[in-house]
Amino acid sequence: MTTIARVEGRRIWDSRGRPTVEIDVTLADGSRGRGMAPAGASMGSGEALELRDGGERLGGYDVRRAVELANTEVRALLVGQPIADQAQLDALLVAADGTSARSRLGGNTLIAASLALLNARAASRGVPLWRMLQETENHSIPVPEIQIFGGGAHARGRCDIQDFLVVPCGALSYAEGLEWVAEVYACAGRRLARRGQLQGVADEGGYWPAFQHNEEGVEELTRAIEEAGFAAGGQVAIALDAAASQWRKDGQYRWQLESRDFTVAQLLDEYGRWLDRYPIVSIEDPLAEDDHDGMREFTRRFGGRIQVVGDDYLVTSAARIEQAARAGICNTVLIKPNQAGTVTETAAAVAAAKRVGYRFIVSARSGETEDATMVHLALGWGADGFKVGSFTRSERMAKWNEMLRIEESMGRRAGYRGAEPFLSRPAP
Ligand code: 2PG
Ligand code: MG
Repeated sequence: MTTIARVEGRRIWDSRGRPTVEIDVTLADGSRGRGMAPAGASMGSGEALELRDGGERLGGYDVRRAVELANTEVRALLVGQPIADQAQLDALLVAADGTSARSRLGGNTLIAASLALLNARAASRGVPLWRMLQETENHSIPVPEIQIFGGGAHARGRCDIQDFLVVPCGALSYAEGLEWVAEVYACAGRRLARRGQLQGVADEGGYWPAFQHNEEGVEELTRAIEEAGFAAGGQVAIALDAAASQWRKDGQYRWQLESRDFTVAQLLDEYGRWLDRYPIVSIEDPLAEDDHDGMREFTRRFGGRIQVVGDDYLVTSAARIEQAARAGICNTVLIKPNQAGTVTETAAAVAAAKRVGYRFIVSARSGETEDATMVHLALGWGADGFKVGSFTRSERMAKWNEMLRIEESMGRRAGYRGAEPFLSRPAP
């Protein structure tokens, strides 16, 4: 069994031009693995904390302290350890941090180290990471959820709903699904340009949402799918991330864009109206992260029709997933490794989702890097979907393209989950 020979941390820059942590692990057999920490903008309050320097420089986002810790404490902890057991190595990191919020070493330091160790182990074994992670052989590619319009915290609050996404559920392969999405993305841009509403892109590469009201986003998306030549719903369906914690203030839900306030009952009625009018198959964080009653009622009313996804609500926590399942809340989990802090804790959340019969979607963050490890996690763990942002900008395309290469490498054995996740919905 080979051991860890070197650990090198450095500061790199993410897709928003902010500093982030990168860690390289080199093993005694010469194999190398790299981990990069992504960063969210609409973060759940239960996420592992990022260690940032604060102060005036770089908006307080610098990570010099985190990099220093990687090159001192984390290095001292890991060098000389056998690489065989990810859970054991992650446990060492978690114990060294010693806080429940991961605030001492930082969730960003921990996830970069943990991903680097994972990638180094796969390199040492000489197998693609996705294959190393599989418990049983599975060649089914998760369905991509691809953002077309980006709002909320990723567009300075220009509209309230955060992500307007498409799901190419009727395609026969992942490659075909991506081609369909390319047509829809281009078509949505042409439609905006025709009306003088094309104003660049938001943080994840989706078009800037120059809409008059939130419903215009879903309406436009439906039209773009149709104008691109696809059956809205049957071939290309719609998913939303409402990220509702971002627009609840003092216990009140408010859509700033149209100066509209909602009680929970009114908001549920509005969602119900949208579900009747548009081919929506999935809504993430429809209510705020602490609105348990609202989330339960939403799941009761709509969980038999659509994916009810918990992101801020579940924060990739095995304990929260089990609690939600007991309370009948959500039926799908968004999985973000940096919310959990380490690969092992993320894997525990995936195991919890499988245990309670919830589907799961592996997701990138709004602040990303060129790293495509999350694609391997999604496929290796058997995710139903994966969510990476839009169909533009290379920190996003690096991930979509990585899955294309993997699909090609599988040859005729490759399957595609397509409509399957939406057709096999468990009862809420
Ligand atoms: C989300 C993610 C990705 P962020 O809310 O699902 O879209 O955003 O990384 O800002 O939390
Ligand atoms: Mg979300």
